[in-house]
Amino acid sequence: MSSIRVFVALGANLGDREATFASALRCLAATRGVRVRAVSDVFDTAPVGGPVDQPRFLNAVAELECELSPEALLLELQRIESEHGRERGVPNGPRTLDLDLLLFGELTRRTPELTLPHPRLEEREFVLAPLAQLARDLRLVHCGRSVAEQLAHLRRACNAQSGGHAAPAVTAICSSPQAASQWLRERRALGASTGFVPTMGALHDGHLALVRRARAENELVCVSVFVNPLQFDDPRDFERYPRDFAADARAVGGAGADMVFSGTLWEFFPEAQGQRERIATVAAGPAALGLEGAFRPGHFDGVATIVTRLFEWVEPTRAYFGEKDFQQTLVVREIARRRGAPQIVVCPTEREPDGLARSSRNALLDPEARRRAPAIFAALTAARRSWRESGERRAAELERVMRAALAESGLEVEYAQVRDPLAWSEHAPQAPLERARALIAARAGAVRLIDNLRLDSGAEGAP
Ligand code: PH2
Ligand code: MG
Ligand code: MG
Repeated sequence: MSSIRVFVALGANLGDREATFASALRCLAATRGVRVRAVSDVFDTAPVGGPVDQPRFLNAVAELECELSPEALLLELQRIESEHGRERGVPNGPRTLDLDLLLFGELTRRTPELTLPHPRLEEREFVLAPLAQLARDLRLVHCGRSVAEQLAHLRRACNAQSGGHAAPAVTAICSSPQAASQWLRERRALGASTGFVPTMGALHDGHLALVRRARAENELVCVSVFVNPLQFDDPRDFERYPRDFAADARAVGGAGADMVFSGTLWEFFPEAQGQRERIATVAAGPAALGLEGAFRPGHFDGVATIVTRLFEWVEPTRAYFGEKDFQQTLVVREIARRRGAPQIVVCPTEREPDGLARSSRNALLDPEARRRAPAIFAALTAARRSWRESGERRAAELERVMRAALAESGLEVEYAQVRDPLAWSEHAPQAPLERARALIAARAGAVRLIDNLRLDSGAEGAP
């Protein structure tokens, strides 16, 4: 029997979705009469239909070469679904694994068991986006458009309905910077602007605020998740840093990202051929002097090196950073100024109700340390009161106010200092200040926390 070109959709929104996909593909490949020819990227997608509040899906499409009849293949797909814990509950409801037969060559079928092509194929972005990677020019029988045309058509219709930048229904997940760069190049051909949010994962509301801002200001939104070893001066801190890529991909999808990618150090720097010494360090410049730069030797060179490389892979129009890492925003602005791009957008620090700045490291605080941590923001606001209400303009005096506020906190203070944000200096300025930013680093138990606050009254987000 001759073999037929077949497309099968994979969907999952319960359990370890990635592991289930990998295992289901192995089962397909091991099925007699079936060969797996290609698999799309996986996409993190908003649920369509079914119960409200069901979790987001992972979707992909596999291209098969099949010698079975469609009915026999359907039975194999159902067998693989049950082997992965699929239970038939609510229609369109949550499932560990869904394998849908989309297309079986040119064949059409309309029986109670099987409709070919799949009856909802042409309406569903979560099917068309992965299918477009494997068969962009394939003609769809009902609408008469190609897969790629129909995908663009759905996207336009959805944008028109929402009056502009609708959150995409599908978020592509790229496993390397190479894949991400190609994905972006294909979509940017018509001059679409790209908003980029570089992160180290363990995403919280602060990161998601950056993604939402990027969504509002750009046609494409891309997020990177990479715990960059080059910027950790403490190897234990690097090992302890929280990591959950699957949760991060879901979260940025929900906040409106079009694509999220990760990669290994050697994928970011292929020219280094696996040797750390061969990665050319980008020097961070004068903004790296003092404070974080003094307490974390090499940290900002590591930041400058990865941020430069990320900008090279992504070529963003705008890049989004949180104000919580204030000194980092100065370093990054300098990199962008030297390169001539991208535009740097600094977004206000998101805080817990008690003032603690949102940070991935907060997850590592034990209850006692968590109770102490808000003293950092309290000390910053004490300095701001002193600036605004007592007219204090001397860096040394403002520092004394912060130290006094921290004295009883049980935190181990690394620095509590004031700088002129427009004339960064390694040490505290001696002359009375016209503008000021107060910055603190302190340890709560084993966890190092930083925060900062503008003391003069100007627009937040500006230095
Ligand atoms: N499958 C459904 C119902 N809704 N939504 C998304 N995003 N992805 C799916 O695979 C999916 C769905 C029924 O099969
Ligand atoms: Mg389905
Ligand atoms: Mg199904």
